[in-house]
Amino acid sequence: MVMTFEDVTRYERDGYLLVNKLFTREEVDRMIQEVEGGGRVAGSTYSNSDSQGLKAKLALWFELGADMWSDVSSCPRVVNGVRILLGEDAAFFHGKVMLKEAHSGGAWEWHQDYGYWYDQGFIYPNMISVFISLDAATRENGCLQVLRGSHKLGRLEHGRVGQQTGADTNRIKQVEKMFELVHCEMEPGSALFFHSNLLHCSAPNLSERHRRSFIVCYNATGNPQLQGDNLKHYTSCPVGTDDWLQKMYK
Ligand SMILES: O=C(O)CCC(=O)C(=O)O
Repeated sequence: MVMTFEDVTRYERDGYLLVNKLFTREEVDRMIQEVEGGGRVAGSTYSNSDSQGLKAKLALWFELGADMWSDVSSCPRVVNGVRILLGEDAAFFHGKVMLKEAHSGGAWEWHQDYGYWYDQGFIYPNMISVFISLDAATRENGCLQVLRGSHKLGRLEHGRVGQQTGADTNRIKQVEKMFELVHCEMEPGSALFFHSNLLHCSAPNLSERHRRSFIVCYNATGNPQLQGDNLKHYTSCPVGTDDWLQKMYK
């Protein structure tokens, strides 16, 4: 995938870029098989309650390994897109499968990812998440919602909202009036690249249909992380192959 000048301009203006069908149906089917088959997802699933007490379930990891999730995280379609949007080389930060299941999937409160990551010591907000839809994501099943252009606000204060960390609710009430609310409805295999200061949330999933996604987060290699008195420097994400499905799993 090649990002055009227009894509980069749009990302810088809106704080996100939707790329339709970045992954094929066959690739998505393989990812869903992996979610349902256990493996890394089953071994690392936990949940956070939203403000209504519904469970927002996810499986999270910080290392690339010898598995399919790592092949997807390092495929050039994704990593090169991220590098272009960051304007720098990219390091893998973490991957997570969001299990927003039918009838039960909890909401995510308004937040910026950098609201969390600043507290984890990252010096700059030059970080990106790539949200890959595994199921169709619609208003009914709790698609991601963003405030278009809100990455330009810089980092807001975050605190406890339910069991989650969310952006200051008073400030959200005001800034919601200033930015366009976009429901990011997505087909399976489409990907949303978004800036770590973009305000986003999602509603619970009380529908009949799952809304699962794989989110991979990257850090600019020039963005160290404060750990105690030291700075941790991240190295480049390996770049694998776009042909991962044919090469590895056929
Ligand atoms: O999966 C969702 O609906 C929200 C995920 C999210 O906000 C995040 O990972 O930062």
